[in-house]
This record gives sequence, C-alpha cells and structure tokens, in this order.
Amino acid sequence: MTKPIYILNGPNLNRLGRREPHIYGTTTLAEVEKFCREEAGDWPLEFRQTNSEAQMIDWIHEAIDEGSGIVINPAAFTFTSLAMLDALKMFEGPIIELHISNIHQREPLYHHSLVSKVATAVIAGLGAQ
Ligand code: CA2
Repeated sequence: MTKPIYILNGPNLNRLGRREPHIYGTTTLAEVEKFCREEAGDWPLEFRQTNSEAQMIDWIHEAIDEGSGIVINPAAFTFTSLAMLDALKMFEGPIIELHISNIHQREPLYHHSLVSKVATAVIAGLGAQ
C-alpha cells in the first residue's frame, strides 16, 4: 500500500489569500490543496492545517507511523517550537520545509528556522506555487 505524503500547514494559514496579499499572495489554502492533489495524481495526500502546536505534533507522530514524506509549512512554529522539532527528528523519510514568503528577506525574527536543522530541503519565496 502506498503511504501518504503529509502536507502540514501551521497557524494562520487557514487565512491565506484573505490578508496580507503583498506577502502571501491571493491563493487560498483550499486552492493550494487542489493544486497539490492535481500534482500528486494517485499518490495519497494527507493535507491538513492547524492553529494548535499540540495538534501539529500529533500529526507528525501519525506521519512517523503512516507517512512516506512530510511537506511542512510550520508558519510561526518554525521559530518557536522545540517540541515540533523533536517530533520531526523522529521522522525517517524526507522532510520538506516550505514557506510561501522568503523568510530571509523579512525582519530578523523570521530568519532563524529551527526546522531547517532537520529538513531534507527548504523551499521559501515561491509563493503558493
Ligand atoms: O511564508 C510563509 O509561508 C510563513 O511560514 C508564513 C508564516 C510566517 O510566520 C513565516 O515566517 C513564513 C505566517 C503565516 C501567517 O499566515 C497568514 C495568512 C494569511 C494572511 C496573513 C497571514
């Protein structure tokens, strides 16, 4: 059985496309999910968003048991959550850290990602695409 890729979206990303379009664009998270499913074809996806750190950690645990890969936009948890970092460290497959904006072009508090330490690759600044 093909194991799903977990596409995990962190806090406030449910508001995507509705606020700060100059930074995050006008594409909604529902549209991002649609693009991902079109791209994935028959490959199963678990596409999720949460505003809760505990929920995000529980989903990473689920991915450890059942997933083939993780694509994660941890949003603000990127910079704050050692608990999420510890959970990601347990995942044995590829982890893609993704940010819609280029965090390195932004204010200094957005520059130091904890997640990058465990990410296989990092995508930042390509917008919803
Ligand atoms: O660029 C990204 O994808 C970020 O992960 C977004 C986070 C920010 O903390 C990271 O530095 C970079 C913030 C997400 C806020 O989501 C919004 C969605 C719609 C409108 C405003 C904010």
